Order: sequence, then C-alpha cells, then structure tokens
Amino acid sequence: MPRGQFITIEGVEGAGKSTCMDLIAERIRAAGLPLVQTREPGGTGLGEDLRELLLGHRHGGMSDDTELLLMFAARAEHIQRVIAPALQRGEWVLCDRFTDATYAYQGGGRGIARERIAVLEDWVQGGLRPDLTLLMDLPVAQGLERAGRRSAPDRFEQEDLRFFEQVRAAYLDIARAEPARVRVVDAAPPLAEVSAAIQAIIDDFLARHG
Ligand code: Z5A
Repeated sequence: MPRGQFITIEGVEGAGKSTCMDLIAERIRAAGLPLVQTREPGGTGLGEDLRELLLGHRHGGMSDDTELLLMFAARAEHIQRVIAPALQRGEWVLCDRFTDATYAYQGGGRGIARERIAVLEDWVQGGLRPDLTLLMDLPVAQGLERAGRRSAPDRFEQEDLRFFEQVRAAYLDIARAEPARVRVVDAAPPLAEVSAAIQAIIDDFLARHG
C-alpha cells in the first residue's frame, strides 16, 4: 500500500487556517481518500494537555527553551501515535500547524537559532516532512484584528506586533526556501476568494497524488 500524503496548514494569527481546514478536508474526502484531521500542539491526549500548558497562562514565564522542548514533546507523541501510523496505513493526514510553526514562532518570534530547532526536527521526525504546506499569509494587523473578535487571548496572542511580524517573515523565508512544498495563499481577500485559491491548490495536488 502506498504511504498517505501529509498536508499541513500554517499562518499567523487569524489567517483563517481553522476556517479553511474543513474545506480542504471536504475536498480530500470527496475524492474518496481516507483522512485524519489533526492539529499541533495537540492531536493526542498527552499533546492536548501540553497544549493547555503552552497556550494557557499558568506558566506564563516559561523559558523559550522549555517552550521549544514542549512543542517537540507534543510532536513526538503525535507522530508516533497518530501521524506515522496513519500514513503507513495509506491514509492522508491534514494537520493544523506543524514544524514550520516552530521555526516561525520559536525561531522567528522568540529568536531561537534555526540550527537548534533543526537538531530537534531531525531527532523527533527522522525523515518525516509534510508533502504539501499551505501558508495562509496576510498582514499581521489584519490577522490580529480578525483574531481579536474572538475569546480572551492565549499566551501567544498576547505578544506584540513586532513578534508577529517576525513570525510572518520567518514563514515567508521558509516558503521562499521550499517553493515545491510550500504554497503561499493570500489570506487577505474575502473568504470566497481565499477558498477558491485553496481549492485550486488541493485539486492540483489531488490530480498528482490522489
Ligand atoms: N505554536 C508554536 O508557537 N509553535 C509550534 O510549533 C506550534 C504552534 C505547532 C496555537 O495555534 C498556537 O501555538 C499558535 C502558535 C503556537 N499561537 N498563536 N498565535 P493555533 O493554530 O491553535 O492558534 P491560532 O493561530 O490562534 O489559530 P486560530 O486562532 O485558529 O486562527 P486561524 O485558524 O488562522 O483563524 P480562524 O479561526 O480560521 O479565523 C479567524 C477569524 O477570521 C474567524 O472569525 C473567521 O471567521 C475570520 N476569517 C477567516 N478568514 C477570513 C477571510 N478571508 N475574510 C474575513 N474573515 C475571515
């Protein structure tokens, strides 16, 4: 049985990832492909507990290294229990954020050197990398404005504009470095337009891999 395809979706705050996850999932399932839909940090019982620690305010002053290691601890569990077994069974996996988010938030945002992140990436993931990544890109202020319409800010959402500008720049650096894997979607236009762009990318990917 051929290995399933691994698709991730990334972007700054309020870029519309969650909104577009369902659209992508619908498209893949409509093509008759089995799909596991998941997220990071999280995706397992332990991972969801770590997510609470990472996003909540109980340990607001955690060190940057602790934050980085907890992200990869959650990821190790997620890969071993969910992602790798699903791919091996021939199922597709659609994940809301993955390691690009670590390079963007802990690397770009917190300033941790990418070489240090790469060591953990290789250790925890072995050769596992996404086959396709959709990067939902929009000006930081617009994303924060969208996200601000929701509930109380989590630990990341409290960061300032400069932090999110660095996160966005780091994401765009990844997209420039890996154009074959990372497709940038302009997330600023109205949802109908963004949805059409995503649909086109997924349909093209399905035509090649479905
Ligand atoms: N994090 C990290 O630091 N390192 C890591 O390795 C990983 C994660 C994996 C949790 O992620 C946090 O973890 C995240 C980075 C960090 N923190 N931050 N910030 P998350 O993905 O769960 O949290 P999030 O970024 O806050 O996602 P979100 O809140 O779900 O945002 P979104 O999915 O991009 O947006 P949305 O909920 O789909 O849309 C936001 C609003 O905009 C909503 O009202 C929509 O109806 C509206 N919307 C969406 N699209 C449009 C368009 N096109 N027009 C108008 N309005 C729109």
